[in-house]
Amino acid sequence: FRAIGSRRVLVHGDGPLAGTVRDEVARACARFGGSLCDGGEADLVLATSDHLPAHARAVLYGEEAGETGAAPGGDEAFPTGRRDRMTGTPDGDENFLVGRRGGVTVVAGEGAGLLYGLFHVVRLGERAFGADFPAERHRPAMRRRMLDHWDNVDVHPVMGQVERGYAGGSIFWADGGPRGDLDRVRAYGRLLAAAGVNAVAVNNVNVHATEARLLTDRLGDVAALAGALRPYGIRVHLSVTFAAPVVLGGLSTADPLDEDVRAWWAGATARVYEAIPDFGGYLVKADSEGQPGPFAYGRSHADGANLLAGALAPYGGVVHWRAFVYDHRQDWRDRSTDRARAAYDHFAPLDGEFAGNAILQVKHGPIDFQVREPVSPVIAAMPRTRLAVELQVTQEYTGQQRHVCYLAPMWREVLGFEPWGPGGRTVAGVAGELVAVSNAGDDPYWTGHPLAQANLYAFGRLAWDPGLGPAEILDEWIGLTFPDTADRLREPLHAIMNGSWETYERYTAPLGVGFMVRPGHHYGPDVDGYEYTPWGTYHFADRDGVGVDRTRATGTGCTGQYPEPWSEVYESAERCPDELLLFFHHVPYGHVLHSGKTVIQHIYDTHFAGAEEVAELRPVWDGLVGLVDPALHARVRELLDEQLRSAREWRDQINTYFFRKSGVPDAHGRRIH
Ligand code: GCW
Repeated sequence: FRAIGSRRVLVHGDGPLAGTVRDEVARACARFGGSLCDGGEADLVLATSDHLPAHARAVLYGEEAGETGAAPGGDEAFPTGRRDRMTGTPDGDENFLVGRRGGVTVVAGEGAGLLYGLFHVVRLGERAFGADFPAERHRPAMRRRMLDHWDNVDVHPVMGQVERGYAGGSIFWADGGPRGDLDRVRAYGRLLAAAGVNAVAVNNVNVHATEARLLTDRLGDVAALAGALRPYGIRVHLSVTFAAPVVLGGLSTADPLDEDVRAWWAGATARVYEAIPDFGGYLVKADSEGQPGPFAYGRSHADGANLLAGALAPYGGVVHWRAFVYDHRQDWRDRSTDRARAAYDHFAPLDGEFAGNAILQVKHGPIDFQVREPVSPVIAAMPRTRLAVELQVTQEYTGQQRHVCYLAPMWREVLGFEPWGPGGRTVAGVAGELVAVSNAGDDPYWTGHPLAQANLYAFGRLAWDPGLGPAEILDEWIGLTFPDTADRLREPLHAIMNGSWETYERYTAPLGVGFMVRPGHHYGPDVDGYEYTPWGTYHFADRDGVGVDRTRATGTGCTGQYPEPWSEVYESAERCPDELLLFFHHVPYGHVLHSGKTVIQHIYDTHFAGAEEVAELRPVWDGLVGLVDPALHARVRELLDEQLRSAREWRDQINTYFFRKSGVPDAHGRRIH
């Protein structure tokens, strides 16, 4: 905020969001010596288009008006130009223009755009005030950029306050009730707005007894959160149980086609909107891992989703309906059931049946947030359904915020993937919105591992603009997080973080096979931990080979769920990309990859390399003493030690396991236990 807070700034606009912008600027000026002025010459003008002062109109309609063109560094395949050099009115409440006419001028559609414009100038810092800074128009690629909190109100006996949370307790809830610290909720809203997030689901998709009541007698707690987040342009959504008419309403059924059930949802929803007029909508995990759903009544998931969509429609709300539906009571002996197929098998036949305000929320991969998966085939299969792609910012399967694992490179790959082949539409182009499971909690650094903040930030930025590069986003984050020492931190932090996802992949489950984590908490290696369980996550390693045969020819047929060319590429063990080979094929250990290595030698090499890469991080981090806060430095140092311990454990368990299975020694004679 120094670049803004040290200048003369004018803010024009009405309403709560403009008020937030004014407060932010006033606070920055008090800190850095600038002033929030009422008129006259200013270094920075922030105005909504209906409040545009005469001199700022030139930015819109003046010399810059002729310039049009694609974003510098932008990618045609991505849906919007974040930096289109064009002018016009910023049509859309979140859109804004930045340009120069004397001072820097930000013109926004409405208050939300003003807020995003402010944070954009913060990001740019002094660069925004340079004479040669070009006029730009910014607008989000995704209309909704949403975080799902898996937070429980009651402390769950197994999952704790936050399911799969690695950053302390919930920001919203504590010990069975609201946490009550709305200052912290406001600070969180500010953090999210700075990253571009505009929607939050405030409770776990596994809705237990107390949490179910957030919809009814505990609605006031949700309204309080909505009030705290509203000034930062964030709408609140609620996870609800499909059984609510029974468990809360005392009805004998939750059948989506039952008239009383419809009436119950209509009434409950009317009361929600009375309390929270800008309520976002419902989020539902149905018929999944024990949650109730429409199957109990012989109804389809379109029937279920449309029931809630109907209740929400009069108020402009939406229902996010999760596609994470599979049989978690599978018999491991049954080779015909394939969890990777499940979402497509359940939902693709329903394309076209969902209401216009029902959004099918699809995990990015077919299984469950593994370090490497193909893109979910559902994304290409439902052209007549609104889709949201779900990412996991919380690092359940990627080191649980004890390991450095910068996930933007993975997400960028997912969003840039072309389901219909090179040159076709991208996942980002197909998905109307992006959702992620949150990684924040009441930890002083928000995210447990201080460097995991970069994942939260990157999620918001990629949802705004999927064309941004991971390194570019990381650069922004470094600048914003360590404003005084960023210049000296950039190189070492890029060295630690840029390749950390691939490093994590190297020392964990190989070649897309997935899981191999310790059942239950999912941290650390346990190669056969899930092999004979009902969860459907198997690797089928034996003395001859490893991997899951998902081909049409001899396996589960999952490859047939993809359009061409991928259906053909994945079907063929020769053409399948190395990193997904064991996701789609069961191959002998001697199978030669495109890399020229055998599968077994690849396993040994990547596991030795991955653990070595982790060993190199600590000295780099040690060199940063004095450049970051000492407590933060110490926290990361401890975590890096744990990461190294864990990476070595992974290396040794995986290498030993496959050596024992295959009997094939390491070509380089390294130590395998
Ligand atoms: O990955 C699994 C997690 C569950 C989670 C589930 C889901 C909320 O292990 O903890 O439940 O995914 O996405 O619903």
